[in-house]
Amino acid sequence: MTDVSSSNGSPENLTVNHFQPDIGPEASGPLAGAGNEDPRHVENSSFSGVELLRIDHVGIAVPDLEEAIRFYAENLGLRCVHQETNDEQGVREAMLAVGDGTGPKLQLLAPLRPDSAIAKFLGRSGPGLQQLAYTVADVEKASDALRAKGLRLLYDTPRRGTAGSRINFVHPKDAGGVLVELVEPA
Ligand code: CMX
Repeated sequence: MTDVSSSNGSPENLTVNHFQPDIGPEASGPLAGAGNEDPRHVENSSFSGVELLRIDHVGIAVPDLEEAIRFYAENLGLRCVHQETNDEQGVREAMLAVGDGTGPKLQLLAPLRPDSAIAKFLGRSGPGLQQLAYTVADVEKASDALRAKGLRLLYDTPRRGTAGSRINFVHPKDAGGVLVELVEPA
């Protein structure tokens, strides 16, 4: 884990520059110029309004839900604690608990339809990490705060996510290549 609170010229401080080669010197947007900032100047106050509480889950796209549940149970000992179909999102999904189950979950996402986001992802990238989800207390407030920073949210208003939660997403192109989900639990 990189500590960006120190700025002593040690190699770990270069982490902040990892976005730069892909962005280019002429780029604009939320990640542009990130490497020019002294990490000590990235203050929590600049994130007021977004208020991420914790990592909620990591989403993995899989072609076959049952096979993936079996794989994670047999090889990593993960327990399936929830399954559902979300027709609007075009997925069949399972939530897997890690260890005592109190931390972030692993979400397995299998496509319901060929035109779904997960089917497109599998077609383009194959199975693998598809999203990183954060828990928020108020998804509208967090979305508004991110919009105010110039990031594109996928939905104008929150949609239904796992177990009746309310969700929205930041487009991966505005979040360093990561599809970021905001989850307000039911
Ligand atoms: N992670 C990182 N990059 C991604 C991505 C992902 N999950 N999905 C697409 N991209 C990239 C593509 O690689 C592509 O990059 P290049 O242009 O460099 O090739 C670019 O984004 C494509 O952007 P787009 O034309 O807007 O893309 P898509 O039609 O593929 O849609 C997205 C992408 C994120 C808008 C779509 O997947 C979406 O709406 N996701 C949100 C809904 C969702 O994921 N539902 C399933 C999960 C439900 C749940 O969690 O409950």
